[in-house]
Amino acid sequence: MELQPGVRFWPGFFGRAAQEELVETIRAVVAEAPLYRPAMPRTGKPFSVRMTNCGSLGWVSDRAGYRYQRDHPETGALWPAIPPVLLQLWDEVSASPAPPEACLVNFYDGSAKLGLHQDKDEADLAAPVVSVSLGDEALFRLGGLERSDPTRSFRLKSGDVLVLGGASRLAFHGVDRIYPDTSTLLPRGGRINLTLRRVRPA
Ligand code: MD5
Ligand code: FE
Repeated sequence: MELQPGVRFWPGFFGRAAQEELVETIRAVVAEAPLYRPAMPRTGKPFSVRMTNCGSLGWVSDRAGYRYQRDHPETGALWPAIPPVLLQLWDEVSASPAPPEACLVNFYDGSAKLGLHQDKDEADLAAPVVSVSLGDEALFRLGGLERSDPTRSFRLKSGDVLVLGGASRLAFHGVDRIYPDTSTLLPRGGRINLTLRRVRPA
């Protein structure tokens, strides 16, 4: 369904078995590229969300700013490859001829949140951002192209896929809260969000 121009939402895109396979796939990524806690530009204030990446480029944040880079900021290793199941998802839903270069992995514990922001560190804004939610439910807020535009809130559940492109590629959005114990997918609870992104013009 189209929530607003350029925003397509597939509740329950992945069933339970596919979600479990995705979790195993992400476990392998995290084993190679550990979750770390990014810091805000300038202030160095730590994010409540922990992050890692797979792909040829990964999104990072530290005092120097936001950017995409080839290596993990703490281990210095190249990011692991994007797993085939996620490349296949991109082919199915993105309508983009070029593959994603980055998959940002966000991990939320029960008290983590992500303030209202735009995803604009990508030089290629023609391609959409494809998001997969796993684990506990989140209260997601979606606005318009100006920070002051009205926003709508809805819950993202485990297995949901959201595609943000077109007129909404630069829409403000954020995660206001996690609802602990709303999923049994992750044995220790929490929420994983995967975002597949095209970074450089194809
Ligand atoms: C999350 N992640 O649930 C959120 C939502 C991020 C991020 O926002 O930057 O890692 S992913 C949904 C999303 C991505 C890009 C654009 C828009 C929504 N949008 O325009 O609404 O961890
Ligand atoms: Fe975002």
